Amino acid sequence: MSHKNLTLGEFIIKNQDSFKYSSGELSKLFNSIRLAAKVVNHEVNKAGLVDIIGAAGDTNIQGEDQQKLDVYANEVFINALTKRNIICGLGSEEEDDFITINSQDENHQNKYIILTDPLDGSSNIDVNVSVGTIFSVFRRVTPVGTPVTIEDFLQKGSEQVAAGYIIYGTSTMFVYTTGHGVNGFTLNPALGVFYLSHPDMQFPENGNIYSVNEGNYIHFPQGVKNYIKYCQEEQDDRPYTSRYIGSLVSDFHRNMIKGGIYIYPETSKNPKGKLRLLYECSPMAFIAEQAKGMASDGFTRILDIKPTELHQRVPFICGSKKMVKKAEDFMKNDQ
Ligand code: AHM
Ligand code: MG
Repeated sequence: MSHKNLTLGEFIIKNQDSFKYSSGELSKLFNSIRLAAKVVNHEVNKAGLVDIIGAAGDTNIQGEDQQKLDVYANEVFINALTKRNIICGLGSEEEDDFITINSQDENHQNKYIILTDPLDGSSNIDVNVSVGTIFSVFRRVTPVGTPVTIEDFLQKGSEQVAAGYIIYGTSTMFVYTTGHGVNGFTLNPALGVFYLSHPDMQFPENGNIYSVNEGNYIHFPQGVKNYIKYCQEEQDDRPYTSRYIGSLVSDFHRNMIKGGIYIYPETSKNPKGKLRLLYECSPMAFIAEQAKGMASDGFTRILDIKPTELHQRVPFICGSKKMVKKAEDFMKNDQ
């Protein structure tokens, strides 16, 4: 059957029965994310026109400047997900602590929690470069009907029920997985409808793009330095091409389509890496694996890491399987 006119809304309904515990709850959750994505998209597209760009004067828990649109996107996603009795808890990169939903309501039977980076790569907003939203969905581990606890959020990535991202780029795309492969939908802005444009997305097994902030080279572990030198060597299909947007969603998206590797290692400034395990690495790792790619901290599969704190950071190497394996070899040889 042709997928040409299949909308995201239709796709969600069509696939509802393939979930083990299907009750329509997850479909409602995706519908809320879809709506929030359109609202944020509208605002991101206006960013150059209205006086919305610039720091809000606040810093988030990691001590980084928060841009106005981060705050806005955070509010939009929180409102879309918490006001409709869909989930029982939410964690956001922009919130110090997790949010408990409807814990007073004894009829509250919702079983999913969501973790999100509502606007990733936000330092790119005021220069008109793509940004993204990342989300991750888990089934709660504590009993339904009780308030969520930190245990519901500190789950290994391998327990994810769904994960996805929205890329606000030259076109806006919604890419997600429920553990049955990865599908991408492109927004028709005139109609406000996402259409299935990239069915069954897969990383090429090998690639020739490496994405890393080489300005930090001097601070990288020796294994990463050696791998970068390997990428630059003149041999076989190398040197590879260097492409780094500084917007994880965009770098990942390009590498998934063209074949490549993304690396954010530990540095002396960020000894545990910069990216957050729960809001960024774990969902991207789930998508990567579902797209036949790989994600690692250099030594361990990202999805096998048991988080110990909500805002935990982790080194991140992700992309085409052969490239990530090669980078891991370099890391292990230099341990
Ligand atoms: P953010 O969540 O504050 O936007 O930071 C995450 C972003 C990623 O999207 C991107 O890959 C990385 O930080 C870029 O960091 P750097 O500027 O250090 O290279
Ligand atoms: Mg981020």
